Amino acid sequence: MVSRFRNIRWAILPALAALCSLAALPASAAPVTLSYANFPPAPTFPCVQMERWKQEVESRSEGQVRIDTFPGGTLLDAKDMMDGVIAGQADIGCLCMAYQPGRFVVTNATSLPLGIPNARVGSLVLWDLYQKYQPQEFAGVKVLTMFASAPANIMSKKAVQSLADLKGLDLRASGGAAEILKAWGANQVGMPMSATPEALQKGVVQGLFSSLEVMKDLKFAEICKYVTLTDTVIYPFAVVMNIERWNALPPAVQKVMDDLREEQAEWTGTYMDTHVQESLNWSRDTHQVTVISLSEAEKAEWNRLLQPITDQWVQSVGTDTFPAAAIVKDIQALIQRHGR
Ligand code: 3IO
Repeated sequence: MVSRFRNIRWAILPALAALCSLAALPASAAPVTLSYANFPPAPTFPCVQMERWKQEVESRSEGQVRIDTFPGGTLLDAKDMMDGVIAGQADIGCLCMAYQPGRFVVTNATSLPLGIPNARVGSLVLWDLYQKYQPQEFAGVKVLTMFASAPANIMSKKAVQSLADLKGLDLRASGGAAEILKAWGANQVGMPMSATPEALQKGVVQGLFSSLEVMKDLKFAEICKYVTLTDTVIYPFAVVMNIERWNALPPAVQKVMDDLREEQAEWTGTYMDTHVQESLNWSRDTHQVTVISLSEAEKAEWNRLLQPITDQWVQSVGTDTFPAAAIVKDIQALIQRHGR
């Protein structure tokens, strides 16, 4: 008996030693923790895609990285996002490029009225455009993904059925969408989405021009009882990472994130397109929102007013070194490639 126990004890020792050395392998080292800042509240689509990305990265990298998410501007606000990530106040940040139109000129060209039909196509067009031009404004960060909202529509406290109804109406929009509202004669007011709930509450604006999922996610259906369908332009977004933090990541984690870049763009676009439809149905059924479609004659007139916008953009930003006309052509070709 005694000798048998002794044998077992000797057999256990090497196994214990092996276990101890396993614990010292990098795979079971403490995970790298990264902070991820976002500007709008948690139920909105930029935050839904953030949580999906976090889960994919954490599970695909098998515990080597942990992502702490900060929705609602709790770590960085809408307009501080790019500089805050560059400065390292957050490791990762999600930004809407329309809020700094002059800073992201190439990628913001996707919000010219060129007929992007939905968020999925918009997201893939935006990603390919970024890949092709690799604009200088992103040189100081690692771009983790890009995606687009669904095309913008009017959400308003009063019914908008004609250009006459729109004239002088205080509506909130940013970037390319703002140019559209101006062309239609509305009184465009610029602010990020995160400031819009309060502006609507206080009556600073009478409505907004953006994608319709916010009717549900931000409960705008409680205050905006009318939707006018225009399906005009998308808002482009980028997710960027501090470059030193990126460079310090294990190569296996970098690969997980690189492999997700385009997949995440498409996932987000698809989620958005489905969710817009849900939001519209919910707004009609739960909050008796009226959805207005323009007459053919009215629509033709609205579209006519948008025609000069792209040419004016090409003329104002195009130079010998900035290929504005080629960017427009590329976007049109990419819309065809990614389909409708
Ligand atoms: C948007 C921004 C934050 C949360 C939900 C959103 N849906 C559409 C947008 C686009 C946008 O940035 C804007 O300001 O309309």
